[in-house]
Amino acid sequence: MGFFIFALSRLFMSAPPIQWYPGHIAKAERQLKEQLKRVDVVLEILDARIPLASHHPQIDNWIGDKPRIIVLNRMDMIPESTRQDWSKWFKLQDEQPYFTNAKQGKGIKAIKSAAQKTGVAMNQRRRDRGMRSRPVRAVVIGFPNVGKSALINRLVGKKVVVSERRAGVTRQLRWVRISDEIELLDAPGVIPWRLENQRDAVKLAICEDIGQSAYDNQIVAAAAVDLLLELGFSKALESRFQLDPTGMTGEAFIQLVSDRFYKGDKERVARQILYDFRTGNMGAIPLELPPV
Ligand SMILES: Nc1nc2c(ncn2[C@@H]2O[C@H](COP(=O)(O)OP(=O)(O)OP(=O)(O)O)[C@@H](O)[C@H]2O)c(=O)[nH]1
Ligand SMILES: [Mg+2]
Repeated sequence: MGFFIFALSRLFMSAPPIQWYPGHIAKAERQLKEQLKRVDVVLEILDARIPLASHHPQIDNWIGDKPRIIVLNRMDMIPESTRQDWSKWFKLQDEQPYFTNAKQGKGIKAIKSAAQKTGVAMNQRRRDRGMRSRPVRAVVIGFPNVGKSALINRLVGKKVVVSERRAGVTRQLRWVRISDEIELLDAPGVIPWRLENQRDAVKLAICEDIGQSAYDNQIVAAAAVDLLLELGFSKALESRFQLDPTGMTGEAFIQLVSDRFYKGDKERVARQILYDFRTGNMGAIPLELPPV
């Protein structure tokens, strides 16, 4: 742990802080807050690899007392045991987490019925006041690239919105009819205008939940190696690069791999590490475990 803090503090002394707040996100945030008035239930989409770092600190404030469904997407990217640990942890916080794999369409039915359930209660209140029933209006909120649009496509059962491996794909808010009972608003990813916690910012960069212009690949890949070592995933790196990273800093590991196999090209090694982590080539690896 001491080693890790040393490595990270070196990182932050030498590197400019990671900040990413493009214009389209500022605009989306304003529109989202406006639309939230019309919404009955919020689906908060978290990245299962980093459920804490991918929680937007202002969401609670924005949604007030509207019902919220917490979705940990990318469940295929963490081990089953970690999923269970998170499940227990969320339940201890009095929350019911839903796990999904929006890429392959797993866990989708449970989300649909949870959203529908909030609609039943909402329509009962409407009828009590002499109003007609209407579809429940839901919104997906979350950081960029966590899989909001992919989840909507799965809920509809066909490709209705664009979903791609890159942060900042959805630029505009768009209502989509899921069924006679549910309407869902696809929204661009939102992110705090300042990333106060740089340890979290690094995790967001590793998971590609912020745009590439915000960080330096070599610095983030080195931090990724440090983090994997801290969390006990040195074997994943070793089997991928045929070199044991134990006891090394991420920076030194990148240097070693590049000297051995990449003709000294550290940028290529950095990109390869990030690519392998992001595409699951290193296996299912979480970057956060539930706090004890
Ligand atoms: N492995 C895996 N990949 C996923 C999952 N969900 C989404 N993806 C992939 O992640 C990438 C981003 O998905 P999007 O649906 O565009 O994410 P988004 O949250 O809408 O992103 P923005 O519109 O940029 O905010 C796509 O390449 C998806 O195929 C998942 O559960 N598992
Ligand atoms: Mg999107």
